[in-house]
Amino acid sequence: MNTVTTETTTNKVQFLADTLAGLQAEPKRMHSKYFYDEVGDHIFQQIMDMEEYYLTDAEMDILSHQTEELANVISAQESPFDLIELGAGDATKSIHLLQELLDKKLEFYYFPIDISDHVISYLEETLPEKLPNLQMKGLNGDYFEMLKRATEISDRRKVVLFMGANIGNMNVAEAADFCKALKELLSNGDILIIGFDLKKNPQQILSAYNDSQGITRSFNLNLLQRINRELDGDFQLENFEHYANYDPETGACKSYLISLKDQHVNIGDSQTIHFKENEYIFMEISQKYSLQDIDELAQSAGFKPVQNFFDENQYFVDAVWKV
Ligand code: AVJ
Repeated sequence: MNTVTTETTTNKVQFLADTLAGLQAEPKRMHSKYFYDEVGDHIFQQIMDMEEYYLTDAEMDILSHQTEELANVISAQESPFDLIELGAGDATKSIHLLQELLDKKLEFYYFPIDISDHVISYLEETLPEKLPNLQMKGLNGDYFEMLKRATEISDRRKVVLFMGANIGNMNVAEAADFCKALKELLSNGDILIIGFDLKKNPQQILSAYNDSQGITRSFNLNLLQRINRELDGDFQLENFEHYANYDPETGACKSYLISLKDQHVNIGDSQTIHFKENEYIFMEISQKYSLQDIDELAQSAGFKPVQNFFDENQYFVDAVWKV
């Protein structure tokens, strides 16, 4: 099976269009999916390794200690299935589940989907070495487009993994639309395993997005640098400052880049963007949920909550929903 790779040129046209639309909008904003170029993937790896970013360890705790229970939920129906992972990343967490499913001699295809072509080629190279019996096909592109592609390749029942709190990059209304649209693509009996970061001590959440070493700051600034690299921009990074905040009432953790002075930034030969002093660019939301918020989201999208898997600190939940 070969990797499906969307053309780099179309990606660039889309990146330019989205960047200009975002910077010409009021207020200015970026789309978080553009964080993940090769440099961004690398910085995100450092984020996952840092002390303050508790999310990765928490979900790893679930995947490594409750693997059998998770596999049992999936294999309660005996038929072969497609395991589709949205935003697979380096798959260091899902690999535990994959290993367990293979050990149980279950019949399945693994379709990791990721927006980063770098990530998909990495998975295509490394997973077959680590898991020789795994049948897989990497899909590089947007979630829904690639999910449709997977349903064209195989018509087995679907088990969708959407872990890592990736849903947090949508606000609550967007998440509801997303879950509804996802449900429409699935059939009776299909399973969704979806990871949420839970509402908790506000200071702990804020520190995860405002770390002492400034790694999250570089993660955000890298997107401006990516515009410089790929779209011939001339952002001066020292003129922008990282600002993160968390609102315990709504559960929204948001990050911004603040323009430190009145300035103009060129993108390519013909586009100039004006920044007022203290004007912000909204970079990313990392939405946090309560258990009640999660059940409401499931109900509103037409999923039935089946089981919640928690880490030992109850920081994080991988929820199992059924169509
Ligand atoms: C990949 C969306 C889960 O929001 O926690 C981490 C991305 N951004 N630090 C998150 C991120 C800054 C991350 N997700």
